[in-house]
Formats: sequence, C-alpha cells, structure tokens
Amino acid sequence: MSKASQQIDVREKFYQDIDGYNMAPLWEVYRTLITPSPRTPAVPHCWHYDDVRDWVLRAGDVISAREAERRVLVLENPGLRGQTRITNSLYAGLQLILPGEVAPSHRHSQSALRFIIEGAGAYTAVDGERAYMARGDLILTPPMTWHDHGSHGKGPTVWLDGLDIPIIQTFDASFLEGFPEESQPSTRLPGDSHARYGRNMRPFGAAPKNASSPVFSYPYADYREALEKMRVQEDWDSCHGLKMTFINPQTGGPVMPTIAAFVQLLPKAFSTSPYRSTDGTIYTVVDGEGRARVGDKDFQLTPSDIFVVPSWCSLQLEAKEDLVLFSFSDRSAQEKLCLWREQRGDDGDTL
Ligand code: 1HN
Repeated sequence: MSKASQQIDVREKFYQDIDGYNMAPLWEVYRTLITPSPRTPAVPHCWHYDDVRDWVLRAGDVISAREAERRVLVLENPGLRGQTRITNSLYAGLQLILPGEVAPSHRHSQSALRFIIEGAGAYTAVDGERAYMARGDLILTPPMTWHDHGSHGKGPTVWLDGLDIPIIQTFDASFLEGFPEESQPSTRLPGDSHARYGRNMRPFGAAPKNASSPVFSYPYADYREALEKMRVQEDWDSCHGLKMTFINPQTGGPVMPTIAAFVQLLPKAFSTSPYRSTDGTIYTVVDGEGRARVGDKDFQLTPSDIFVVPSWCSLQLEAKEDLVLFSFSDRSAQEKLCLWREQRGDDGDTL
C-alpha cells in the first residue's frame, strides 16, 4: 500500500473516532465554507405570471384563506427545492384573497412586504390602520406588527409576499402570536401613518423608534409620478437606469431592518451594463416589456413576471418598452453586518 493511501486510511479512522464525540475535521470542508467569492446553491429563475396565475387562482378552490391562515403558493428557487425560499436568505410567495375572505390577524418576528399584482378592494390592516391595495402598491408589515388581510372587492386579489424567514431561522429567533379576534379593530383612519410620517414631517417630539418604517403603504401612483418627473433629466445610471430606494422616513434608511425595496425605470430601448452584488434580489415587472440576462440565463419579461437574481450573479437588463421593475433584497441586513458588496460592469470589470 502506498504511503499516501495509508495516510488516507489513518485519517478515515481518525474521523470515525472523533465522530463519536461530535467533532469533525475542519480541513475537509474549509474550502467550501470560506470561498474567495460568494457561491450559492440558488439559481436564476423566472416565474412567468401567465404560466402560474391559474394555479394561484385554483388554490382558492382547494382551501379557504381562513383555513390556510395564509393561502400562498411559495416560489421555491429550483436550486433550493423543499427549503421554502427563493434565495438563501429570503422567502417569496404569491398570496390569494377572494371577496369576503379574511386572513386572520397575527404578528411575528419576521419582516414582510407585499407587492400588489392584481385586484382591487382588498386591504392589509397594520397595527389598527388599513391600507387598501391597488396594483403596483408596496405594503409593509414590519416585525411584530399585528396584521391581517381582507377583501371587499369583486374579484380575486393576488400579491407577491417577501419575508426574511430564512434569516430569522438562522438566528433561531422566531415568535408568532395570534390576535384574539380574526380581524383587528380599526383604531386609526386609513392614511393616518402617511399623514404623520409621509409628508416630510414627523409628530413633534417623536424620536426615531426603530429600524422599520412607520409608513407602511407606498402607492404606485406616488412613485410612478416621481419616476416620470425625474426621467425628464435623463441622468440614467448605466447599470440601473433610474433607480430609487423606498425609505423609512424616520431614518432615511431602508424600509425594514432586514429587507430593502427598490423601484427602477428603464426607458424604451435602454440596455444596462452588467452588474452584480451580494444581495440576491427578487424582481417583478410592474410595467412594460423587456429582457433580463441573469448569469447565463435569458428571460423575456412581461408584466407581473417574477425573477430572481442570486447573490453575485450578473444582471443585465434591456427595455423593449418603458420598463418599470420593483425589487427587494436582504441588502438592509447585509449593510448592517458590513457584508454588502457590488461590482459594476461599466468600471471595465468583466462580470
Ligand atoms: C405571513 O404572515 C404572511 O401575513 C404571508 O400575509 C406569508 C409566510 C410564512 C409566515 C408568515 C402574511 C407568510 C407569513
């Protein structure tokens, strides 16, 4: 037997011996743990809304919102099947509420956002205030805020949910409580939080409280108008077009402690330079048509399509028509942990 194979035998025996003591050799896994750049099992993927819409609506035939608590079809990354996640750190799903239904009130440690895809007349109530939903609106339910959903509408309402479930799992820090009643009482008028915090003022004497925004509804009409006003200036970023971060007006920082949300406009025929960053990002098409090249995959984009760009995977976008994209990621958490990095393809780097 060669010296090398003898040594392997000795090692295998050693590993078996220490295994009984719940110990393992670092050197066998070291290079997979600490990599020179991010490696993720998540892969680029696109859920074309035309393909999945019917399944979401058919979920309404198999279970009620009340029984399901939340009637959601989870968008599972093909590289992470069975793990209830779209990236390693974030969960996403498509939730359905039908007329007259209620998704009962609860609160939990997880941060959640909703991006409304279709429907009218549904609402989310957050800590006593209702926000009515329209296509393209962003609604937040920050950690430990009571929230329930309901609909007075005529047809189905569907939205994209984004939560930091895997992050909370990593920290083993999950708490969930049910509200004593199915729907929480309305203790504030709709628009109350916007009146207090959403007009470049804040209540006199009120100090910033925490890392979550006190404004929890960001209507499509507002941000679209802002984008249209700004586009006249034509100061396009070569990697992002015209991109805005939704902020917590108390801090100027991202909307929630772990999740950041963005919207961007690319004018017709605009093509971005490749770009990558450490925050795996979920995008959905608000308006327009185009194409996304994500790593070595190509996605044709039409309204309400959802695609995922894993960490450190390059993204290049093309707008066939004026293209408006909403996106969210864990950038908020990564920046707090001093982890976030980016690389721009227009700096001469090849991505
Ligand atoms: C949740 O609370 C909602 O409030 C949606 O709509 C999806 C997935 C896992 C855990 C809690 C919601 C969720 C969730």
